Amino acid sequence: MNRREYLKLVGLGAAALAVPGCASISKRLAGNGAPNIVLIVSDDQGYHDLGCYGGTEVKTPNLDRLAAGGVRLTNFYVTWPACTPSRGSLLTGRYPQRNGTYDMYRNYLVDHDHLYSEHEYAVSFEMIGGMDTREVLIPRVLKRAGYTSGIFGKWDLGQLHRFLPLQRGFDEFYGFTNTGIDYWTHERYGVPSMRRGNRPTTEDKGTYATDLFRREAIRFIRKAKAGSAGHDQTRLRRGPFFCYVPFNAPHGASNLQRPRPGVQAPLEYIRRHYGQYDPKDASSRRAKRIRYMAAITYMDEAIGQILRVLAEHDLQDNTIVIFFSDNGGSGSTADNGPLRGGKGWMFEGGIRVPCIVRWPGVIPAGTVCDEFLTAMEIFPTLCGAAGVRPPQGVVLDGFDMTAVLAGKQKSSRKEMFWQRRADKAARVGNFKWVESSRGSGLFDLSRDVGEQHDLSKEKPDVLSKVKSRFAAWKKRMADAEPRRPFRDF
Ligand SMILES: [Ca+2]
Repeated sequence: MNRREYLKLVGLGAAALAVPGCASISKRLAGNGAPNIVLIVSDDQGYHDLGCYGGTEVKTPNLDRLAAGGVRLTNFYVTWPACTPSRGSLLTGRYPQRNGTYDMYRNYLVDHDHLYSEHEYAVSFEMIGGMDTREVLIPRVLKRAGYTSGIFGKWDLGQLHRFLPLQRGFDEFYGFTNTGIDYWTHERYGVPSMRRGNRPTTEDKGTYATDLFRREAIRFIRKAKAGSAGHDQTRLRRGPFFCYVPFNAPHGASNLQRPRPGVQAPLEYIRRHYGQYDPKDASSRRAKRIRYMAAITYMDEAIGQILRVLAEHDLQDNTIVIFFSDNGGSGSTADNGPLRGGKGWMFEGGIRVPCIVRWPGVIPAGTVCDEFLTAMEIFPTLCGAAGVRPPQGVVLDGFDMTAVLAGKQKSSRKEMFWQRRADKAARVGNFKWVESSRGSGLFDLSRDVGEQHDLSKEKPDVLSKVKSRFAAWKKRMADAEPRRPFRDF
């Protein structure tokens, strides 16, 4: 592909840098005032596991402050009830079934105590699967508006060289490429998994992962502010930055030993924030819950430090901060109340997640948005903020939600669909249909957010309509240009 074809593909020929008819965007570009972006994603945090979402037990003062400075979303969905496809949709702005990443890049045999040999592991699916390289990711589009992009944390979209962040538009990467690690050894099933750029590194083995992602994000922000960002240490012109911080917290650690360690947090930290804790009792339900909450609070502090650096460098007023959880909280450790189910489920607890957006001057502080929105809205929203057209020829499944977050418009989203293997769900208006191994039914979310009262017998017409919308979506996905790895082309 030559440069012209590339520009055409991403819809960013020279003309795109001045979007006609949009004065504010042109002005921003003229003044090089496009906002910085800090996109923070937590891993498996429950809908109720933040103070500002009603959690009384967990301590999240910094996220609560973030919400007080912006908008808190109550009807915000991710596209899949587990990690990989949710993150793929975030970065492509497309349904998993459209971008090709509609399942995990993960080896499931370890769940059945299968021990991979080194050579077997090297060619196993989680080592060789990855997001189709024809997909255009957010940092590639932002680059055309002069952004420098960094990712510090969990990548989860493929581990071969061509799938890694630096080949997908990011300028810097420090983190792990697979879907879960031990918080201290940074190993997945005993295999070292941290990288700096494209290269494996064990330089920080032994340091709690949350500290590392915080450290690297802050270093990146300071360097970008100083105008010297870039993984090769070359000086770039001072432009806006996109800092993507997908923490691994509070996801369970990926270790082979039994019992599995679950969520990990420093012992002293656990005791300081959550009282008495006996490591000998580590596998009890309460102990797991305490470690999970401590990992969230630890991450919350790291987020607080990142936000403080923005303020110290006078970046706060021109930086969009977005925070959300990649899927619902897991098992009995998380609290997804009042929603039904959790991670892996098609009920709201698996897919409706906490989300906070702060954008001073655009989004009024301390507001709550009950509008129907999804993570697929983030890609076009960031394109709008940066003043670039979304990539031409690429079908996006969301829209720019800025005016909705600002309280000036209703959401234009009327429906949303999910499929995880044989499990299906659809939301059309306020009606939600689920057909899954964990249960099925039709629910009116406006009266029954906990999905307790199955209306499928009472409202067969509604059920039929929602199912037909699901079928229409399935057809659209089947008609889309096929994407690897689960669907060949
Ligand atoms: Ca997750």
